[in-house]
Amino acid sequence: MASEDVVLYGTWSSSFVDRVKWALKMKGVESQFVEEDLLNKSPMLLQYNPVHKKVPVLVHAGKPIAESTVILQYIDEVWPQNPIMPEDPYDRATARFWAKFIDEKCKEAVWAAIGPCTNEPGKNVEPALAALRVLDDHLGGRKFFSGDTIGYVDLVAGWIPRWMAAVEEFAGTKLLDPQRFPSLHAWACNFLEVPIIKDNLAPQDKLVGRMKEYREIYLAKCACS
Ligand SMILES: N[C@@H](CCC(=O)N[C@@H](CS)C(=O)NCC(=O)O)C(=O)O
Repeated sequence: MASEDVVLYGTWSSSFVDRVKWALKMKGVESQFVEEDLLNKSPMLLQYNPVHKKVPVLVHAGKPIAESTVILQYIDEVWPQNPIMPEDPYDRATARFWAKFIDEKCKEAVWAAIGPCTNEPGKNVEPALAALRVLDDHLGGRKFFSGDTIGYVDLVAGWIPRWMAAVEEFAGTKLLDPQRFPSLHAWACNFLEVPIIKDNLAPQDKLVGRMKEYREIYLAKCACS
């Protein structure tokens, strides 16, 4: 597959974009990356994702696909080598359930607790700790959510080791404590050791800088409203 047939519109700091990048690497699919400025979105991004106007968008042979979890499933269907989804329909449904939990409930709770758009970072951590507890129990000491190798749930959960560490540093509040969440912490270490993940991560200090930029944008918006 020539790289001009597969184009990923994204931004370097987005965990939604990372999961798509990692999936393409897992499959060995060559792609072109178009860096978007989310404060000044390109006409191409607006044309390809007119509903949400967000990244990532994957354009394959001229056809756009939006929403990161939809893109992951598309990639797995088009390039079946190194499967991302489980084979069994029940296991697939279960993987989608956990991915949704991680992407919605868990991420929203963490963002509300320590994200840059929170009025008092570090104050309201209980919902985030409760969501992480559910994940820790669900993992129960397994190497990866998907078994011995990474799969759909691991890719979706990839923001936990990377992005959350940067937000923790930014907010000065640790949530993913190894004593409190031994399984989840061990999973995060295993995940970051996988070569395609390790070799495709934004540096932590750059991510912390991005959090500070988001904070400034948020505070400026609050001051206007
Ligand atoms: N549900 C979407 C979320 C994507 C998303 O929130 N992307 C952010 C970047 S991390 C974005 O494009 N934000 C631009 C905006 O909200 O205007 C997905 O899974 O792809």
